[in-house]
Amino acid sequence: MLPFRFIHAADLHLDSPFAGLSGLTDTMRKHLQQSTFAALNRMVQLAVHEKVDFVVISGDIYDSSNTSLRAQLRLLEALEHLNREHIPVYIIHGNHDPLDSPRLAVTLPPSVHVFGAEPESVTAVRRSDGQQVAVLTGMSYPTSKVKENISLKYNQRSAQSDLFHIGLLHANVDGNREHETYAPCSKKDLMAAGYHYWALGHIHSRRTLQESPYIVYPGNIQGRNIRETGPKGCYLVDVDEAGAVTMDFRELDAVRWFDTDVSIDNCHHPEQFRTSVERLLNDVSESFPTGLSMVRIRIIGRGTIHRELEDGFMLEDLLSDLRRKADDQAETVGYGGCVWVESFKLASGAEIQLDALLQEDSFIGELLRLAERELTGDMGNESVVAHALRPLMEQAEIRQLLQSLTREEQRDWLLRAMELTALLLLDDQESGGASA
Ligand SMILES: [Mn+2]
Repeated sequence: MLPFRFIHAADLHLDSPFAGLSGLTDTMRKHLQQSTFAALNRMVQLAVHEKVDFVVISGDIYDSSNTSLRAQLRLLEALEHLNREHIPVYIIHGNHDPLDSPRLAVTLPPSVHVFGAEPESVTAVRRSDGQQVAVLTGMSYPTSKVKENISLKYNQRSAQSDLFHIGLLHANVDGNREHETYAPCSKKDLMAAGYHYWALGHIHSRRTLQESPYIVYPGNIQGRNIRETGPKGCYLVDVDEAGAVTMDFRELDAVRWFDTDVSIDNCHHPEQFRTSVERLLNDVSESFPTGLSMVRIRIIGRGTIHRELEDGFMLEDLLSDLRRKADDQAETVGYGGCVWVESFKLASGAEIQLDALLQEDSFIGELLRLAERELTGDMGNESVVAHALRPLMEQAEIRQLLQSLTREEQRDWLLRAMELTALLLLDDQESGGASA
């Protein structure tokens, strides 16, 4: 084999709308909405700088089948740039941007190959001398809902060929439950084709399912929400004379998501809490000095400060103050190292001995044990929560809201209710109120 180098990227989700975020200033919203394009431009720069022989993009180039004109033009711009640098690009479309999506009929540069609705193979060459180095096989989703195992349609590697074989596939391999099961297939199916490298797309978190052959999800190039945390980018892949693969992850994201905890254990004053939060934001900023960080702060632990946090006013004030500072910083010195608090999630408790109360032979003890059983989910039809919610479920809107809650959100609500009830009952006891 001849050595060569390529970029494997997937799930660009260009022009992702970043909807559903409350409290953003106009500058922040604009910056977020530009981030998928910024990541794309960084990928182009990387390709040029690292002198790759070609780029592979494994589906979901666009965020929505109702592709925005802006997304198409920005992609075209990027592809034209790569064309001028004589870097070919191989593209498949996925469930977010299938072939039947209405799109502007733009003429793509000659160096771009978009795979059709049936698997086909093309040969890629090394830019330095035009020597053939790899066979690329891929197919695009004809429609958004591809439910069958399309990997079985991919040709076997021809025994005579000594070229490196790459498969471009947008699929859910081995049934990842966090993503929809489009084009379900197994590692076994992929290995059977005899390829050297499966360039996958669809799962947004980066993972190498296997080496030899390589079965790789590079993840998306730009995180889009709080569930897509951590560095995002692409793989720079080197193949040597022996066909050995070296993968180098390169960050491309302009905005990065963080889901973090701050503990209120031993925290008694608002200033103390504020300092802990600021220290946390500082750490985040230092870990991502080149871009904007979006941070969710989950407040955990037990401390006397919890009562003030429960009131809400202190957190609201702190949130608006931190956001104002972030906005100022962005406008004056730029987005590098800037940190925006996406939200606070209150998961802390008052300074009560929950473990002791749980053992207690009292009304509070009984109530907490009941809540615990609800939390562990072994109540079945006996569920007190389900029973209590029944009248509310008759209201269509409330029913919809409640049914849309994730298991985690349900748990959070129940935990909060449990903490609040314990607190109120204990206060009642202390002030000598009627005991139940
Ligand atoms: Mn995707």
